[in-house]
Amino acid sequence: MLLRNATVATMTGTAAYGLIADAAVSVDAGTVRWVGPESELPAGLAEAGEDMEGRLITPALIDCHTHVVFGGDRADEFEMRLEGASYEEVARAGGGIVSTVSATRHATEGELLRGALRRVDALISEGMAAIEIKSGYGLDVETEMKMLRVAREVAVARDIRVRTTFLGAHAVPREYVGRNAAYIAEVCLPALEAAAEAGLVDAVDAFCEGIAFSADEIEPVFARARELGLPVKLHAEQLSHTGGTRLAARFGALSADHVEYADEADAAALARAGSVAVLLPGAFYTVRETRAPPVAAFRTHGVAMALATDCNPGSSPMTSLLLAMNMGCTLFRLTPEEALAGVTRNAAKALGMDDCGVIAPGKRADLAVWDVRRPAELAYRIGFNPLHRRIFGGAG
Ligand code: DI6
Ligand code: FE
Repeated sequence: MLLRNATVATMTGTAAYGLIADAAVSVDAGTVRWVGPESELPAGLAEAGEDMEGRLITPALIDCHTHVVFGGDRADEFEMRLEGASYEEVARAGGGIVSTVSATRHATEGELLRGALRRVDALISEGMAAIEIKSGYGLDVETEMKMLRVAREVAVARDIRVRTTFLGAHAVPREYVGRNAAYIAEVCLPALEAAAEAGLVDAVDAFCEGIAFSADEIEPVFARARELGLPVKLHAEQLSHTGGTRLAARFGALSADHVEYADEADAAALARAGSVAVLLPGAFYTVRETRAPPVAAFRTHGVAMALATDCNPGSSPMTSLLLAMNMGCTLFRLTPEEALAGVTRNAAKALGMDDCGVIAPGKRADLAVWDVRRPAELAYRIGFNPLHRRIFGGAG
């Protein structure tokens, strides 16, 4: 495959977007073989090729934080919040995550898969080729396993790659209210072991928050992940500052996610650990958060920033990475280049994937071809999808 007459945002190198004008991309056996100005195309590669008519080619998009497998919906909670209840008040009143837990426990694998694919298809229609999918609406061994099996099935049903994340420490289920440590010991750790044993887990996450688990309660989960050889990540400092980022950094986490309440010292800790800050503007918007993540501190300390949908039925019922990019710019003041890096190069880093997220020789040919001229257009529009073509592993 040879794509010519394109503008290519390689997302590597020092130029903005790694942009190459009048460019060509040569793909062989699912891998990028060559990318550069068409005038420099090596002789052996100059077959006919396909005219991209000046369109923009970027790496295919990566959604590095989602909860797309779940039962039911939470439209009722949306109404409660519009009448004045906060996200935390709904959770404390027995709604929130644990209401999705009931629906997910009662759903069959087929029902969960069908629901997940509707959301995944929306993401694919915008050029997504890799997605992270978490468990965390089971909160018992059987349902956590069921969710992870469904997440694996998503990768069979569609041309995408899936990274699964075990999120057993997402909320305290009704049967363990007030007994957080017992839940971790009796359910979360056994579920993690069973799921890892079954090959269903690529990483381990937890929700460190006043309405969920403290850093001390999460520590044994991370310790067990380390024993199992699994990387960790954390929902940290979303609604308040509870020390999650420091815990994540101490365990060399792939990422700390949300991080609205992270401070300068947290940013420094993430930088030292090489962890990515995953920003989730859909959740910020939905819960009407007012404190934005410390983007300036992340820049100063050189923390890579990713953007994701956090697609879930409660705090971020969003299935658009383009919208996440737009919100990242407008709500968090990211540059359009940071937004694009956030759903490509840095999203790959947040998933520990080193074969995608940029366009360079030897990387997977997961590409998105867009009907736009300039990369900033991807973040600029609202509710408009300019995808022309998605290429997955050199096909499409
Ligand atoms: N933070 C989130 O944004 C999701 N989980 C979490 O810990 C929300 C999950 C939900 O409200 O269903
Ligand atoms: Fe989340």
